[in-house]
Amino acid sequence: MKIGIVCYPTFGGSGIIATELGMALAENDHEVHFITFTQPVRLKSFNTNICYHEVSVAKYDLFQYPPYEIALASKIVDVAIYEKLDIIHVHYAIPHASAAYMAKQILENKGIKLPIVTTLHGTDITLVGKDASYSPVVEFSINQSDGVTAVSRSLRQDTFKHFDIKQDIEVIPNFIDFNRFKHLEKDHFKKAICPNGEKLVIHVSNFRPVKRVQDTVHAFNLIRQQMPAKLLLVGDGPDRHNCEKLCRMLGACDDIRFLGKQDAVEELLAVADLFMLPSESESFGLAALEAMACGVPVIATNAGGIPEVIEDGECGYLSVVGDFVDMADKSVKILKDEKTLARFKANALKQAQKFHIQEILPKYEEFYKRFV
Ligand code: GMT
Repeated sequence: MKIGIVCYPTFGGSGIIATELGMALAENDHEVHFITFTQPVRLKSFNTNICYHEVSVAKYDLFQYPPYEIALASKIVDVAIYEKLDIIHVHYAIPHASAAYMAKQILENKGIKLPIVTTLHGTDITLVGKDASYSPVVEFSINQSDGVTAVSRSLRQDTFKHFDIKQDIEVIPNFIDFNRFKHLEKDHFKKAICPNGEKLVIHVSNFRPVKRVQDTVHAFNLIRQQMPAKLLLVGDGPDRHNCEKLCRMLGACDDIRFLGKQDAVEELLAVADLFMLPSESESFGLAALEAMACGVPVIATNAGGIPEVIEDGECGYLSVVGDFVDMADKSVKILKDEKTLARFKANALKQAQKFHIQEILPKYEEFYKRFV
């Protein structure tokens, strides 16, 4: 099949999933055309079945807001015609689903059929999508897509709750590429961060308020009062400054390191003992799955789709949103002795294997076939 993929190419789970999916489809002999405003971060190696088409937005003094959606629709039309696409798969509804709809209408006028598959990722529904400034267009473009998928049952339910959806939504969970995310022996690295054998807690996110990163800092502060431990905070975003201030206020700076945005997250996960995800809302929690694939147990909230990914009491624990005392207690329960920690680590890996890319890829291929 000739498949067009539209996504956010920079940091963010939806772009990562779209890129990894495209690369896996290309390995399976499909021809994949990425249509994005910059090269997707995880699209590193050359593959003869992959082509990248950059969307450029012409600037003009009159435009206070350059019309990206129109430029994207125009690029989809161009790629669909000249590369003879069989299908277009857009990740994250805003504005990709409506741009694809516009492109589809233009193509139809030229006698060309282009089925649209839209994958909903989370905040395009639960946070931004339901905002009145976007919701009529989001609802319309979901209904106009030929096929719609959601990354968890919880997100599917939220979509039906917030919008008047006229068609079914298929749940196809996110996945993990075990070639990249696996346990690596990085003892020297661990020694540099934890010189006295401290346990290493890690959090990776875009530091948006929905991630509640301050709860990680609060929980870690309680953990370090009960056992020797260090915390790595990976990523950047609006809440980073507040977290830095909180660390200073708690006098915990010696045990906490802010690493900013990192490409090789798997190398950091390889030395971690525990991942913390205190999100207020999370459709899936790809970052937690990446940790589990590296054999790292997770302490998370029971928000959204997280319970579909993490088995409470097996490969980690779930707490109520905001209850960082409970998160700290449960962290200590896992970290307190080597035997318990080893059991949780093994379970984390076992649970992650349920989301192996080779299990999920055929689900997307089957889904495309319904519309081509
Ligand atoms: O979490 C974000 O702000 C990024 C966002 C995205 O679209 O990239 O993440 C969402 O999609 C990921 C991939 O499907 C999911 O793993 C995340 O849970 C989801 N984030 C939220 O629902 C807050």
